[in-house]
Amino acid sequence: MAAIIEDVKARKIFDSRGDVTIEVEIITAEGLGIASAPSGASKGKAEVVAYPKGGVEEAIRKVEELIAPELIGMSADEQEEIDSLLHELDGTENFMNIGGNTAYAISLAVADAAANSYGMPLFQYLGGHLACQLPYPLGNVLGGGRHALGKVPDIQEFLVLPLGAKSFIAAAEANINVHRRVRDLLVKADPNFTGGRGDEGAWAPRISNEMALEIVSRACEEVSNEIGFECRLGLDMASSTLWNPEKQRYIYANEGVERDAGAQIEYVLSLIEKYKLVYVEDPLYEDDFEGFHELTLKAKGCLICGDDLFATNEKRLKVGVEMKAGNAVIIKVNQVGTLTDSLKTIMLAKENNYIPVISHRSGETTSSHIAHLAVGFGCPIIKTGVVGGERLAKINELIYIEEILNKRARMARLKI
Ligand code: 2PG
Ligand code: MG
Repeated sequence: MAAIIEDVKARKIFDSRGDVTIEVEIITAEGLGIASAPSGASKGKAEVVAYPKGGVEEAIRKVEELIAPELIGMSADEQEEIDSLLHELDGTENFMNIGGNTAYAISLAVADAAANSYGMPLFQYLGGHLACQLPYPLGNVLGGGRHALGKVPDIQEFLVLPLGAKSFIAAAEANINVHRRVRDLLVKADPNFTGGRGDEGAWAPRISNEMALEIVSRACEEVSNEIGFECRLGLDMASSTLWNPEKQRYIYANEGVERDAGAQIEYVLSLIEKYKLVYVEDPLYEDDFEGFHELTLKAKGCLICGDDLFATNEKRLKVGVEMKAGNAVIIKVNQVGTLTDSLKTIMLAKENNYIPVISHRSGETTSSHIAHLAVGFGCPIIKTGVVGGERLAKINELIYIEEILNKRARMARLKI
């Protein structure tokens, strides 16, 4: 009885870009759950629709008039039933009627409320006693693309993965050290650098992709030598934002370079080799399963991760598995709407040796749920920013989870 839903509230709040978003509160007999939705700037075509026509206000109206009356009286631990009810009430393939972000906030607030009603941390409610592995933080230290303005690198994110870290807190600190070192190297390389940062807290300098790679790889090397374990470099190329379907080419506008599909694959392979990349996300545009297959086959010792390609969607990941396209998958719950849908994709990934990478979005709230999802659902990597309050909300929550787990805490097993 503790988790019986007694009330549901929805309100408009603001995200890290100052855009409006939805927050949902689920009140049970003995607990409370709150969740708010993030938003993307480089969204995939296959993602669900974030809001109904009429935006956040209309979403709130739908929660109050359509969804809340159905949820009241149900138990918050009926996650699957509630998630399928959300699909039913929406009645479309892509949450067009109630909004994917509405579904997201309800689905997570429900899980949060159930955990709270039973007096358990969310990760433990989701994953049970065996959920004791901490993820490696994949942190964005330099960026451009859609996450910044001006003549920034065309590649969206230059990332660090502190592979040799023995604890989560050591891993988080390593990323912060690299972020800081990147700043020092940028100041040396460009005296006019003003310390500008993009949407996720990564430095956004006016330099070329190549120069950015040189600087981040040097920062990783220097910090690795100082701290005694390896920090490796990764990229999110967000290639759907570079792809021009008319020209059938990737346009690196700031760099003034164009590449066809073949040249793009060669380029990515050359970067993997030259910079010992350990991770490349969306190296090709969102429908190029073939290209992903070819690259996965040729790239050695590097995760080839699909974000826009899979859109956290089980059906799209199935196509990937069949075609052997990629070996890692980004999990952003609001790309599909509910926890149950995301868990299906995570399970399919694990069964087929794809690494599930739980991820923030470029527009975030201070919600820390993805930290709990990483541990509860056993995702060995969490992609979130290195600095900035809304990014540290996730990092600091993982430090707290590591402390609660105490002697049982382990870093995830990650073979690349
Ligand atoms: C990405 C994300 C987060 P957005 O492309 O992986 O880094 O960006 O939320 O804008 O889709
Ligand atoms: Mg991405």
